[in-house]
This record gives sequence, C-alpha cells and structure tokens, in this order.
Amino acid sequence: MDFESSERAVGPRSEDVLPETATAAVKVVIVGGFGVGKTTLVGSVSEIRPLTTEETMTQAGVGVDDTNGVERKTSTTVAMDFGRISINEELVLYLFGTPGQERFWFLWRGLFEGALGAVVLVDTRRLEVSFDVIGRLEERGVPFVVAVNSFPDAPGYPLEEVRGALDLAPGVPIVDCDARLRGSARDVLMTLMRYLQTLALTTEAS
Ligand SMILES: Nc1nc2c(ncn2[C@@H]2O[C@H](COP(=O)(O)OP(=O)(O)O)[C@@H](O)[C@H]2O)c(=O)[nH]1
Ligand SMILES: [Mg+2]
Repeated sequence: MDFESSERAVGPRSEDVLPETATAAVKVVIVGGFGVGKTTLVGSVSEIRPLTTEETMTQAGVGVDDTNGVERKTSTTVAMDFGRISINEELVLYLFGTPGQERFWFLWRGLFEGALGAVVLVDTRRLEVSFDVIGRLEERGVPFVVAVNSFPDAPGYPLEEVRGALDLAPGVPIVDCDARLRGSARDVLMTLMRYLQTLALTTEAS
C-alpha cells in the first residue's frame, strides 16, 4: 500500500470535515434518565459518525440501572455520546450526551463548562428519573428545553400535563419528539437555539 492510499484509508471522511464557513461553535448537552433515547438522538442528528461508548450491560448494572419499562435495552452508555450538527453555514453544534444514572453523576463535573444549553429528554413512563436531572441543571443555571420522547407503549400525556408534573418554569419550552427521526431530533435542537436566543435578547434588554 502506498502512502497516499493508506492516508486516505485513515483520513477523515468528507462529511467529517468542518466547513470553512463555520464561525460559531456551540456546546449542547443532552441529558436524561436511563434509556430515554440520548444515544439515539445524537446518532440520528449527527453528521459525523457519532462517538459513543455504548457497552453491553453487565452484572454490575443489574439492580443498579433501572430497566423498568426499557426491558429490551441491553446496552448502556457508560461515558458519553458525542456528535456534531451544522445548523447553517456558520453555526455548528457539538452534542454531548451524558448518562442520567446517579452513579455516573461524577461525569457531570466540568461537563457543563462552556455549555450554552441542554436538552432534557424524558420518557413519560418514568418521569421521576428527570426530576433530579432538571434540579441539577437549575442549580447550575444551565438553560434547557424538555423533549418528550415518544415510545409506543408510553401514555401520551398532553405536554402541559408533563410540564406540570415536572414543575417546569413557565418559559421553559417543552416539545414532543421521536429521537429516531433526524428531522424531529433536529427540531428539538432548533427549539433550544430559539430559546437561547430569546434568553439572550431578554438579558440584553434588561
Ligand atoms: N419507539 C421509540 N424507541 C426509541 C426512541 N428513542 C430511543 N428508542 C429506543 O429506546 C432504547 C434506548 O435508547 P438509547 O438511545 O440507548 O437511550 P439512552 O440510554 O438515553 O442513550 C433503544 O432501544 C432505542 O432504540 C423513540 O423515539 N421511539
Ligand atoms: Mg445512551
């Protein structure tokens, strides 16, 4: 194999290369309880091969990770997901998905450094998982939007009911999504970007 072809074999794919027009990069964190679809969401919107540290659940996780309602789930993200999406020619989002299990909370240290905002993914079958996650974002003052991931056997509560159950502040956007669909996952990120813009304008005005 000559040098050139081996170079090509290990080099970046064209879609992995950041366009030269990109001038603004924003860090966004995707959080939520176990099995709410974080890895799925990052995977469906990312234009680079998402980096994921999915691992088959081992005995260590048995009885620790709550698999109620997610019985078919046999893998779990042990560290994090990473992906990238260009919103337009200038703006690029870097997505960091992080596990919601309490035993991984040490990973949260530093994770929100430089993060402009977060998406909290929720599953209506297990809303309680999201309480702590939301509380932690509020403590840190990280703006977030809530995305309700629709699972077929999940009760379809009206969004306003979910908002009430999660005790969200009135301005916090809440939307439905299907994390498996690129368009839907992208809409969630657009909702976050619009919300961040509104917050920035409000701060400027005051
Ligand atoms: N029906 C449905 N299944 C989903 C959706 N999002 C994720 N899943 C499935 O739910 C399981 C957990 O998703 P995963 O992304 O691994 O969750 P994570 O632990 O938050 O990273 C996987 O088997 C996914 O295929 C969704 O929007 N609808
Ligand atoms: Mg995951």
